[in-house]
Parts: sequence; structure tokens; C-alpha cells
Amino acid sequence: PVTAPAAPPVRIERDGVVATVVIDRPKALNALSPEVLRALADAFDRLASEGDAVRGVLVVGEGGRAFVAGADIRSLAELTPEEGAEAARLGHRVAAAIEAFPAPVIACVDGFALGGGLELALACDLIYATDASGFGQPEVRLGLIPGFGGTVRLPRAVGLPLAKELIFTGRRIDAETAERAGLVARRFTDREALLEGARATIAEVAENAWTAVALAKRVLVEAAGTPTERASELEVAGFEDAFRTTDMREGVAAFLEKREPRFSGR
Ligand code: CO8
Repeated sequence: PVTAPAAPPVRIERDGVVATVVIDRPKALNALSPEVLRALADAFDRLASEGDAVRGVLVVGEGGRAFVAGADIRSLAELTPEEGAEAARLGHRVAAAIEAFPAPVIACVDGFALGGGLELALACDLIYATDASGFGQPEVRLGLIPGFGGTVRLPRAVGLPLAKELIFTGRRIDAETAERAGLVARRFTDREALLEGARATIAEVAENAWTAVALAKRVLVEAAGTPTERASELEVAGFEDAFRTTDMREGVAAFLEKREPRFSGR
């Protein structure tokens, strides 16, 4: 039997310097099948190849009910332990592609961000959310544990005690609680306000030297969770690299000359 080709589960939309990565499996609440994870990694690799043409990325879930309701539980069901590890590594590959991406990535959460969905959001630089959102790591309810970064990035975001409580209970918290815990950077009344707020943040970031933002992100990502001494070395190395850019020379000169900088992206 001939079947129509399935619509791609991930697409990229462009609006000037802002790219939006849309996860489009609303019937499964955008659950992360291996196909979705591969498509996400590809999307970030492709956008990274555009250099400073992309100044920020929004990640959104289609359908209005969920950002992402976790790994695709159906595709996990029959895996061997080795295949399970492989699935987790695929998730880590997506997180690595987002963290290596040279511009800010904002998870725009409108609805459920659970399990692998919260881990995906945590791999992004910022989480913005609507009041209708819910966050949790319910893996233990499935006999699983977080598989791509929940044990590493959730404690960094909210502190070890709350991270343990969330991971041990599988409990869901609302957007207001998540904002108070520092997990959500900004909260919005609805999806439209959320996307507008995220675009405005990228526009503000885009005023700055692309090189400096990329270096700052690299250092922030590499330094997170690294012992202070090593983290300080990473910071110094990034600081040194900034001095190799034309933009740093221009930015400093402009300040001293009391004028607006003209950044070139080099
Ligand atoms: N995987 C597959 N399908 C899902 C998932 C999921 N994670 N979540 C929802 N769906 C499907 C449902 O099966 C249902 O499909 P159908 O209509 O065909 O029955 C459809 O989406 C709608 O879901 P519900 O009917 O359940 O909607 P409700 O409003 O009743 O409930 C919930 C919404 C609360 C979000 C509920 O769907 C739910 O609890 N989902 C599962 C949440 C969860 O446990 N997530 C964690 C999964 S494990 C994980 O993420 C491990 C991460 C590390 C793995 C590393 C490898 C990637």
C-alpha cells in the first residue's frame, strides 16, 4: 500500500534575524520520538551554519496544549537497555546542539513541558512561559529517570533541594511557581504575548556585538557546573578571545568616543 509521506515533525520559520523552530506533533502533545530528536539536532546545525544571520531562536510546540509532553513513551516501550542509552544520547545530542548554537535560544512554553520536554527547555538559554504552562520530571512515575539533562540542568536552574523534590515526586508545578523558583525567566498571559516578548528580547540582544554574545554564551555554558577554578579559566579564555574581535575594539572605542558602536559581526 502506498502512503502519503508524513509531514516533517519539525520545521523552521524565519522572521528577519529571528528563527522559530516549531515541533509539530500536536496529536502526541509534541512527544520527542527519535525522528523529532534527529530533526531538532539537524535544525540547529542548519541554523548554526548561517552564522550571524540568525540572532536568536525561539523553540515552540504546535497545538496550544503542550510545549513537549516528554520523550515519546511509545518509542521507549520496547527498547533494550543499550537502546535506551542510545535514545538518551540522541537527546543529549540535541541539548549539545542548542548549547553550541552561537546565539540565544528561548524555549517558549505554552502548556505541558514534561520529562524530556522540560529537559529540552532546560537546554535552551531561557524559558519564557504562559500562565497555562506546567513543568515536571514525571519519569519516576514510569520507572525511568530523567534521560537528557534533567539531573544535571534542573538542579542548576532551581537548586538541588527543589530539583530533588520534583524528580523524586514527579510532581508538576505551574508557571507561577516555576517563575518563583527561577526556572521560568518571564511569564506571560497568553501565547501571543509570549512570542512577542521573546522576539523583543532577541531584538534587544541583536543590538549588541554578535561575537560578544556568542562568547558570553560559550563561557556561561562551559562554566556551568564546572569547579570555580576551571570555570574562571574558561572565562579568562573567552575574555581573551573577545580581544581578538574587531567588534570589541569598535565597542570600546565607541564608548570612549561617546557614540553608537557599528558592529560588523567579526
Ligand atoms: N509520549 C507519547 N505519547 C504521548 C505522550 C508521550 N510522552 N504524552 C501524551 N501522549 C499522547 C497520548 O498518548 C494521547 O494519545 P492518544 O490520543 O492517541 O491516546 C495524546 O498524546 C493526548 O494525551 P492524553 O490523552 O494523555 O492527554 P491528557 O490531557 O489527558 O494528559 C498529560 C496530558 C498529563 C501530559 C499526559 O498525556 C501525560 O501524562 N503524558 C506523559 C507525560 C510523561 O510521562 N512524560 C515523560 C515521558 S518519559 C521521558 O520524557 C524521559 C526523558 C528522557 C528520555 C531520553 C530519550 C529521549
